[in-house]
Amino acid sequence: MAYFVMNSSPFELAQEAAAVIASATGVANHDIALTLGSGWGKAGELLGETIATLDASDVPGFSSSGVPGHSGTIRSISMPNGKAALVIGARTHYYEDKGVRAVVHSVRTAAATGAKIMILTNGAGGIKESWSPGQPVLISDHINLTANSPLEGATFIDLTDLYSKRLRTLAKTVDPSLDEGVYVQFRGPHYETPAEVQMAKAIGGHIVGMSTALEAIAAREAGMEVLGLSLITNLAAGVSPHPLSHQEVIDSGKAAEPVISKLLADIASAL
Ligand code: 8IG
Repeated sequence: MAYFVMNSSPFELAQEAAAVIASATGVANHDIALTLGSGWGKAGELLGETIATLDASDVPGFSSSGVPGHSGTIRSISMPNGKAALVIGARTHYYEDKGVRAVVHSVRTAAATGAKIMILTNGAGGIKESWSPGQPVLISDHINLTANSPLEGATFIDLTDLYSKRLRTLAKTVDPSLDEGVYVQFRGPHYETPAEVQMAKAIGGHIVGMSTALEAIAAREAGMEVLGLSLITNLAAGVSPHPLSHQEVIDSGKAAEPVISKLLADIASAL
């Protein structure tokens, strides 16, 4: 498998994954794809009728997640509006050191299944003082601090309006209280120091996380329209007086899950 991955283009591998998804689900094309991060997992069942659930490790190029709180499935869901949604519950994080191709494979696969809209969700730390844990926010733009890119060679892609204004406006029609902010992707897996959070704030960031930016770039390269949503599971280091823990992240994600999952399902149905 590793030999094959090394020797085929990432787009060929995504085509192969999409072919396996099409034959295993019986759904030839998907319209919309969603990656469910920490706290967003319950959105799948609220979106519509599950047609098929695949173990991600049975799909070419995917490996099962080792992070507690992350599932490893890929689902095809038939939405009440007649659209087919591909729900990806198997994210490879940059900090896993499997390479950027592995990080964005799910997004490229989503594009290869026909999806024109990519909804990327995550759990993240909040910098804005007005935000509280459990609050969902829209991503308006990002700052990529990984010093890496999913694009290979001289592939110059415009990222103006990467996080679609049109989709953000539609999301706000579903929930007018949704605030938005600039997502800063750090490598992780450690959380930031308070000084790093202050740096992120000084350069224009509002949300700190370990995913999404690289995926959004690959989605844009693939021609998809991107909607990004962060669940603020914790205040970023130093913004809150107490230290962060992965357990806190999972707990606040669980508490917010029913509300934000319903919100996400409603937003996806409105797109
Ligand atoms: I959930 O505070 C979650 N993911 N970088 N910082 C970073 N990633 C996160 C955080 C956070 N919370």
